[in-house]
Amino acid sequence: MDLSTIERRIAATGLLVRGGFHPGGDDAVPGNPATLILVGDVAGRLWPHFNAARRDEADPLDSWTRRVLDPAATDLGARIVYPFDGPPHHPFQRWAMRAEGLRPSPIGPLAHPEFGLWHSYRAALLFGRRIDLGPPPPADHPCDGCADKPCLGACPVEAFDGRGFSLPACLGHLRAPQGRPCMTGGCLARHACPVGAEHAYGADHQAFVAQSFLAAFGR
Ligand code: B12
Ligand code: SF4
Ligand code: SF4
Repeated sequence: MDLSTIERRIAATGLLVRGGFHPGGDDAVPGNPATLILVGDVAGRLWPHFNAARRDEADPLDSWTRRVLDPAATDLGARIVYPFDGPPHHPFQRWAMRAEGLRPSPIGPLAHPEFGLWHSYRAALLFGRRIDLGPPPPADHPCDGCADKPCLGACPVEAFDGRGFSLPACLGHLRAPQGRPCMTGGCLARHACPVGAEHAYGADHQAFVAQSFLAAFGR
């Protein structure tokens, strides 16, 4: 089975293949597979697929992800792990740095040269066999040429200080009436990034992410 077959099977779910790599001992991939292929989303393209099939259940996006990807992994003869497994969590950002050559933005999420901060990871397929992945991706980091770094100054409660992220400050704002723009339109710091701004998620998707974030971490 080649990479294009895997890409087609994953595309049928509404998600997409986001590169891969051949893990070594220090990549912390369970079971030491020969090939890891990342599955994710860019520009919120998963939204209409998820929205059409969502159910009234806990963690609806994660549950939908399992419903569409578990059978795909079986078809492809792969094991599958998810970013929402755990804790302990699998190191998806480290794997994405290997698979796609991305690096972290100053506010934490990895910055993509085309999609900016509007992308995510939904699973990793683990194959016992070696799959040809083609040439490695270019290591093009948009933050290197971004002198002003507007993402760092856009949060109304300064949840980013350039060294870390203050979850309590962010959650406090989201719970307050002043946090309504973040709750309905999405994180203002992510919006401040000019790279991939045209790929920002739609309004329903932004509100869903904010509500899920508050539900998961805001108790
Ligand atoms: C727990 C978690 C959080 C916690 C973090 C708590 C903490 N202090 O660690 C909180 C609630 C704060 C959080 C917030 C957000 N998160 Co979060 N989170 C996770 C989760 C589930 C686990 C992270 C983890 O602990 N990994 C374990 C470590 C061992 O893995 P790791 O890959 O090595 O990750 C670390 C390194 O990348 C390291 N790191 C940072 N810079 C560098 C640089 C180098 C060179 C290296 C080697 C490592 C490194 O920091 C990472 C996190 O600790 C991941 C999913 C996942 N499984 O990775 C999503 C994930 C990281 N989150 C994500 C997102 C989008 C967010 C939010 C924007 C909210 C949202 N859901 O929209 C905010 C952003 C906050 C911020 N500024 O970082 C995305 C990031 C996608 C991307 N573009 O990179 C992920 C990958 C989920 C996904 N499905 O795509 N998150
Ligand atoms: S605003 Fe600039 S520094 Fe911040 S994430 Fe975007 S490109 Fe990187
Ligand atoms: S969601 Fe709002 S409060 Fe939280 S980090 Fe983003 S801009 Fe700051």
